[in-house]
Amino acid sequence: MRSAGRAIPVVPTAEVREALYEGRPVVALESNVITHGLAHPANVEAAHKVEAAVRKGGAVPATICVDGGAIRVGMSDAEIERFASEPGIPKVSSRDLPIVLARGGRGATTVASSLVAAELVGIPFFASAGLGGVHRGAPTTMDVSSDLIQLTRSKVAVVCAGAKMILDLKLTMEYLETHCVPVISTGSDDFPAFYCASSGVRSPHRVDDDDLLARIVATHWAAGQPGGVVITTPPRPEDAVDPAEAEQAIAEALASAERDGVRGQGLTKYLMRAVDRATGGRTAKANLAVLVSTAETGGRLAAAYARHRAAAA
Ligand code: PSU
Ligand code: MN
Repeated sequence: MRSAGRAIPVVPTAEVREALYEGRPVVALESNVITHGLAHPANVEAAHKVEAAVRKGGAVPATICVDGGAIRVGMSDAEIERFASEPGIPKVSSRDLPIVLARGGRGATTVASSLVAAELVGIPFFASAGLGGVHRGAPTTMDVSSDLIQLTRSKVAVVCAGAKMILDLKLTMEYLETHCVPVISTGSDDFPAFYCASSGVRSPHRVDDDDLLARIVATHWAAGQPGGVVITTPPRPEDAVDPAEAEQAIAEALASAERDGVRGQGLTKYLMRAVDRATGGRTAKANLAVLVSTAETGGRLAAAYARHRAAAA
């Protein structure tokens, strides 16, 4: 599919195209978590469980990647297996998209580039366990994830379990606040920290009613705002990691990243792997559970939004 006036090849699967055409709910998903977030074969299992969770929530999953110089919206089982097992598939954020597409290449999409793709095909909801954010030390390194900047540009609601404590969550919240991105939490008063129910930062708004959340998203766009909305859902209590344990592992991971001179684009993956090792796989297990529970909430909220749109039409 080439959208009018744009030379961007975007190829949704038949299932995604039909769902969008019929106004049924679809949830966009990133593929960077498959290639860089988790190790093989846990990543294949995670990708399938996440898609199943979106369906359980009541929506069609659309995992996004770049392959053969086209944005693929919806990945086949074979494509997921290939992305999960082949080494060297690059992480593609929104800034990298034009290079990879024009070269006919492939890559795994981050939150940022998945939002670009979702908006191009008209998917208003996206789910990911963790958002990229303002990195610790950002006041000197200026390392702020493009996920945040893209959120100010793409009209896509992002459902997530907050962001990981490897980031500076207070500064991440400040960034979203300054850039007019509504942040709303469901099921908790606090902005969650991915593995932990609370980041220690109170969320600006709490809404536990799906239909109200759907109306809030619709109202944001009806008011002419160009960007997205962040909706957080905390990890289930049985999946959460003790904050002190997570913080200890993160402190060690940050120190070893400093020693190894890791910074920039490879930092997120390095820190996540180091934290998983330091907790004996406890955080990796929590990661999978949080991916699944977030995806289910994303499916449920996308369904509420589709109902709202149908009622308003
Ligand atoms: N945060 C997580 N898990 C992840 C990522 C972030 O808790 O897997 C990945 C996502 O793909 C996100 C990307 O979009 O890292 C952000 O990377 P960076 O900070 O380099 O923008
Ligand atoms: Mn960065």
